[in-house]
Amino acid sequence: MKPIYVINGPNLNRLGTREPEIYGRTTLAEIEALCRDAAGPHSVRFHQSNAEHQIVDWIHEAIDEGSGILINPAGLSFRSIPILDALKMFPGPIVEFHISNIHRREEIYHHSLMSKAATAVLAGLGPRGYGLAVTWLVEQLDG
Ligand code: DHK
Repeated sequence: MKPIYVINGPNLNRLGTREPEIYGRTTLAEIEALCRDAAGPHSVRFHQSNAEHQIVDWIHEAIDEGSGILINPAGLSFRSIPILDALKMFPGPIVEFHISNIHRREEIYHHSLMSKAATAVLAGLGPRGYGLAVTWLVEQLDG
């Protein structure tokens, strides 16, 4: 089976201490464990980068080697056409994920470019939502 890609964008490496009133206190390592548990027999390639080009490169890798994508582009959600263009090439299911409900936050966070390429969008479920998103992807992949 091809792996599920979980791709995280800028500043998410700081989860646990980053604005806990918004993002909670769950660390990225704990989120990775949530994703791997939810994936069951599916393998997971779990990544985080603060660099747009690295995220684009992982999406290209997923186009060739992956089954599904769960992506939290973080701040790049609102500005990155390169990431949007890469996601448009991905043939499988894509979940766009935000820990917080971006629609209840400042205006700058209200319009994600990524939603044009996403199969589904999740926002506001908190860190636990990563596991729910992977569960949904597994259901899509296993039919
Ligand atoms: C994470 C970020 O880093 C912000 O830039 C987004 C998103 C929200 C999240 O809720 O996971 O606006």
